[in-house]
Parts: sequence; C-alpha cells; structure tokens
Amino acid sequence: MGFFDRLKSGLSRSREAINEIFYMGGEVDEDFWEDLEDTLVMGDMGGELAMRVTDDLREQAARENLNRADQLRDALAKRLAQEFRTADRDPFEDVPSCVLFVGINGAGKTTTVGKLAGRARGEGKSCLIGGADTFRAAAIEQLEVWGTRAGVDVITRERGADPASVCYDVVEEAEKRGTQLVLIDTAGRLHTSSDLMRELAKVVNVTRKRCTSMPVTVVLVIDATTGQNGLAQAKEFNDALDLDGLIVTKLDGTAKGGIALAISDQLGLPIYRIGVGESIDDLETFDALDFCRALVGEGK
Ligand SMILES: Nc1nc2c(ncn2[C@@H]2O[C@H](COP(=O)(O)OP(=O)(O)O)[C@@H](O)[C@H]2O)c(=O)[nH]1
Ligand SMILES: [Mg+2]
Repeated sequence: MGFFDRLKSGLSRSREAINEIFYMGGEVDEDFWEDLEDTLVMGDMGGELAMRVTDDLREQAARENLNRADQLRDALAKRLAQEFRTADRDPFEDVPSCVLFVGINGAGKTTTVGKLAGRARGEGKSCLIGGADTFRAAAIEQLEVWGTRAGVDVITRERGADPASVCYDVVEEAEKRGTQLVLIDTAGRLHTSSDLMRELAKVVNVTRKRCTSMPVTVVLVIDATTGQNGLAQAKEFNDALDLDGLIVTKLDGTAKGGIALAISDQLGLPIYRIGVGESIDDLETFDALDFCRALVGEGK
C-alpha cells in the first residue's frame, strides 16, 4: 500500500461521517451546510473552527457557483489544510537534533520513540534513545525492547533515578559519539498533574541548558481518541513546557481525526508526525493537504 492509501485506511473511521453528507442527495442546500458543520463538530474539530470553515466554504460555493456536493469535497480539504500550522524545521530530518517526548500515560510516547529510532536507523542516521521514564521498571524494559527492535542503544538509569540526570547522561554520550538524533522518552504519570508538570519542566530545562551542541525540540505526543479532552491536556502541557510541536497517535482507531486540526489550530503548533498503528512502520510524515484529503475523501 502506498503512503496515501495507508493514511486513508488509517483515517477511514473519521471519514465515514463526512462521506455520508457528500454522497447524500448531492444537492448543496441548507441541510447540506448544517450537516457539514455538525459533522465537523462531531469529528472533534471544535465548534468555532467548524463554523469558520463552513462559512468560508459556503461563500466560496456561492462565488464559484458550486452547487453539487462532490464539487465541494476538494475545496473542503484545501480549506481545512489552511488551518494547520506548518513547521519551520523537521527535528527528525534536520540533524543533529535532540527531541524530548512528553504526554500523558498511554499516549504513545514510547512507541513513537521506537518507530522514529527505527526510521532513523533505516535512513542510516546515528541515533541514541534516552529513557527518562524512571518511575516504572516496566517503562524502562519496554523502551529497551524498542531499542533492540530498532537497533539503537538506550541510555537510562535504575528505577527511581532522577529523570533529569538521564537527559544529562544521554546528551553527554551523544556528544561523545557524534550522534545525529537523540530521542528522549519521559514519564507520563505522577501523583498529581502539577507534580508531573514540575518534573517535566525540570527535565526540559536541564536538557535545554545542557544540550548546547544541537537544538532541543519538545514534542507533545497526543492520543487522537481522547477527543476534546486532548485539547485541554495539550494546553496544560504547552503552558508548562512551551512546546515546539505535536505528534498525534492512534489516528487509525478513531472517528475523531479532527482533533489533530483543533489542537494544531488552537495552540499554533505544527504536527511533525502522525501515528496510524502499533507497529514500527506505522508512523507518517505529516502533510496538511494529504491529511485533509484523507480525512474528507477524494470523491468518486
Ligand atoms: N492503534 C494505535 N496504537 C498505538 C499507536 N501508538 C501507540 N499505540 C499503542 O498505545 C499503547 C500505549 O503506548 P505507549 O507507547 O506505551 O504510551 P506511553 O505511555 O505514552 O509511552 C500501546 O499499546 C501502543 O501499542 C498508534 O498510532 N495507533
Ligand atoms: Mg512510555
């Protein structure tokens, strides 16, 4: 399967509802516009964004005399794509580079680090993984399994060690080896969310300060199936850590792919990659227009 087909099959659950309105009747009438706006809201784009996009498309339809639903499909994809922030720099391509992954437990941080490490090795880049989730022994083991699978060394410390010290170690080792890409996995759960944010802020600050030889990028990994809840989460992380960008995971298992758009739009952050499955190859580079076309469908 080619890239676009994989993305499309990943987003098929998000696309079903949109497909329905484009196939129904085919007339662009008052009901069509209402259904479109509702469908965008249900796909977790958020009310304000759904309204803005629907209004713009409605104006365009009037201006260009588009009165069949299928004529509007690509216009919708293009209009949605405009809402995404674009990245100035790809932290996984533009090396040397050090990337910290943050996010709540279960978001897909460790899996994403593993996928990216595998990809980097496949491209012939040198890579090193830092395991700064030292709260659970199982977290360290899981990361080591991914490291082995990807053929990348994992630097960590014993359970309970200071996560910031792991960052220090991994940056030092990377500088010694001349490593191109450093990927640091962090913990997603502490007793309270304010403990987590304080701990992560320390990890981020130590890494930013220690790592002078390459840019440090802080990426929030977010599970698309968390819907609007994910937006509140993303805001909390952004306020505490001043994020650089996002990776949205589990777009294969949700009808709420629009959340990717809502978060990128509201936080003004680019999406670097998207996760569309559990295996090592299920990570895609993000292209806003491809994504929106896969979300909206290409028509017949
Ligand atoms: N379907 C699907 N599952 C994913 C994806 N990314 C991660 N997962 C699964 O989500 C679960 C939690 O992932 P993990 O990397 O341990 O999350 P962490 O707690 O943030 O490190 C695991 O079962 C992963 O296999 C994805 O893109 N799609
Ligand atoms: Mg983890």
